[in-house]
Amino acid sequence: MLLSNAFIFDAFTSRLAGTIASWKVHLFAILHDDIDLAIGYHIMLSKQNNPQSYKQGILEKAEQRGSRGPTISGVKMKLIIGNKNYSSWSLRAWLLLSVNDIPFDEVRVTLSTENTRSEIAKHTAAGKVPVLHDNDLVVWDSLAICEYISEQYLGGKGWPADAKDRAQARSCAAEMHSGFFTIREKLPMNCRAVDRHVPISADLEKEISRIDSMWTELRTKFSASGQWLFGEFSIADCMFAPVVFRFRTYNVAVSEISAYYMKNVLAHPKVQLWLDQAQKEVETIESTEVGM
Ligand SMILES: N[C@@H](CCC(=O)N[C@@H](CS)C(=O)NCC(=O)O)C(=O)O
Repeated sequence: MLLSNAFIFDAFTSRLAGTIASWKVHLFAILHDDIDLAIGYHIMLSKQNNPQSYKQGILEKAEQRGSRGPTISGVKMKLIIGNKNYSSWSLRAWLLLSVNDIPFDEVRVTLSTENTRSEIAKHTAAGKVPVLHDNDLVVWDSLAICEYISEQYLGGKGWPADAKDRAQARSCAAEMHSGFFTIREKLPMNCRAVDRHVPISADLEKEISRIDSMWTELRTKFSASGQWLFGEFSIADCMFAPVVFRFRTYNVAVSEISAYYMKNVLAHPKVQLWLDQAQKEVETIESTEVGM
């Protein structure tokens, strides 16, 4: 047993903040030498937080150690993604985890090769990335992964706290997830490319203008509470981050307010990290290299 008697004593003498079930989990962790779980839980109990936030305790612990430790199951989550330069769907899930400093390992599958399908099949039957493995759980589809992370690791903070704002944020995310097909087709994400120009058809213009007015409206409404679409960072920002890259690559003209939003997104250290890693990739997918 790795934990000291002092720690067990301390755990027992912590104020009775949790429920009996909470204590059972804490003792289970101690008995199974799951130090991260035990310490995370200890933080929760001693802070008298609600039981939901014990995972937060683990994150705090990982943060204190300055390292990316295991998650609540004791096994680090695994996110399977595509090429950083091209995989817009992968960026969404990766960004939510990264901005929130949630520990995870990354597995990159190169897209558009003869092995892509079989490589992805090793991780999901859905045949697409991103995919998240949390111990024995497999979650696929970028939005479903974001929802899972928000629920299990962020105490719901992936979405705005206010119910009306949350409904609006979910509407924006869903609109992005299920639409904007012309933008997807004509302005493929290609992070490292800049100063590309493509013909702007009426359909493309319509979709660009819809996103521009959505961003402008939201940033005007939430300007006092932060730099993101709904003030604080949310899943809505993850869903639109690939669009920020697309607009940057193809020099899409947007309102001053939208341009400022894009600048802030692009300046975030985790977005910069993604871009840096995308720039270091050597593969090129010819069909996605559009524009002059
Ligand atoms: N709706 C899915 C779409 C995922 C998707 O289309 N992923 C692409 C990469 S960006 C993929 O896996 N393509 C591999 C293939 O089609 O072989 C999501 O949100 O995750």
